[in-house]
Amino acid sequence: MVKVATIAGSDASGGAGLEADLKTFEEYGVYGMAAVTLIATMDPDNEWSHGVYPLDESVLRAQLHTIFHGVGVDAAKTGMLGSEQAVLLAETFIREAKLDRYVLDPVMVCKGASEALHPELNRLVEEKLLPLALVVTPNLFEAGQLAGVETPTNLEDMKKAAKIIHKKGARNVFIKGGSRLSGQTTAVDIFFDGKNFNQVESALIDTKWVHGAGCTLSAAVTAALALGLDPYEAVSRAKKFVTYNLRGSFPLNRWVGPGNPSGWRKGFN
Ligand code: PXL
Repeated sequence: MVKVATIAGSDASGGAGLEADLKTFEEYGVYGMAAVTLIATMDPDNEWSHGVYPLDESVLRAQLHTIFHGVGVDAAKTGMLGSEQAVLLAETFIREAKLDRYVLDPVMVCKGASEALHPELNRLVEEKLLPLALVVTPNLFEAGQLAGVETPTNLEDMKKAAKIIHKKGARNVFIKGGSRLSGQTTAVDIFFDGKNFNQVESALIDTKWVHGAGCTLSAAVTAALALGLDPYEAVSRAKKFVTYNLRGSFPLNRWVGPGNPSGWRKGFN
C-alpha cells in the first residue's frame, strides 16, 4: 500500500486542513496519516472568526516519530504549521528521511479570515522547507510573499515569481492564479520546472464560499506523486480533481462551504 502523510492543522469545520487532506488521500486510494500541528476553530457566535491553537512541540514530535519511523511514507505534504517549532520539526523529519516527494503548501491565508496568518514564519519556511520541496503550491498572495515581490496580478508576473521561487530551491513551482487573475475567462495556473512553463487552464467556478481547495490540491499532488506520477502529471491531475471538488461543493452554513472530495465520482462534471 502506498503511504502518505500530511503535517497540517485540523479544521474543526472539516472543509480544509488535514480533514480535506485525508479525504483526498482516500479518493486517490492511498493510505493517509496525519501529524496535527494545530487546531483551527471557527466561532459561529462571532462571524466565524478563526481561533488557532498550536499543539505542543513534544506532541508534534511524537506524531512525526510514529509516522516517519514507525510506518514510513512514500510522500508527504505540509499545510498550516503555525509555529517556528513546527516548521523546524517538519524540516528535520523530512530531511532525515531523505524524502524526495515532499509538497509544500505554504498556507498563509484562510478563507473567511481576513489577515495573513503567521507572517513571521514566512522567512523560516522559505529558508528551511522551500529547498526540500519537490513541488510548492502557492496561490498568488503566497507566491508574492515567497518571491519577495508584489502579489502577481497577471501571467507575466506569475512567471517572474515562479522563477524566483525556483531559484530559492523548490524544484517545481505551481502557482494557482485561479479565478483571481485579471482579464482571464478561465482559471489559469502556471507550472514551472526550472526550464519550461506550462499553463494549466480550467473552468472558472464561483468559489465565493468554498474553502479548503488549496489543501485539497496539494494533497492530491502528494498522493499522485506517491503513486509514481511525475510532478507535472500530478499537478494536472490534481487540478481536475479540484475542479470536480469545487463543482460538488455545498454550503455548510452562511459563512463557508467545503469542497467535495468525492465530486469526481459523483458526476459533477
Ligand atoms: O484553507 C487553509 C486552511 C489550512 N489549514 C487549516 C485551516 C484552513 C482554513 O480554514 O483551518 C487547519
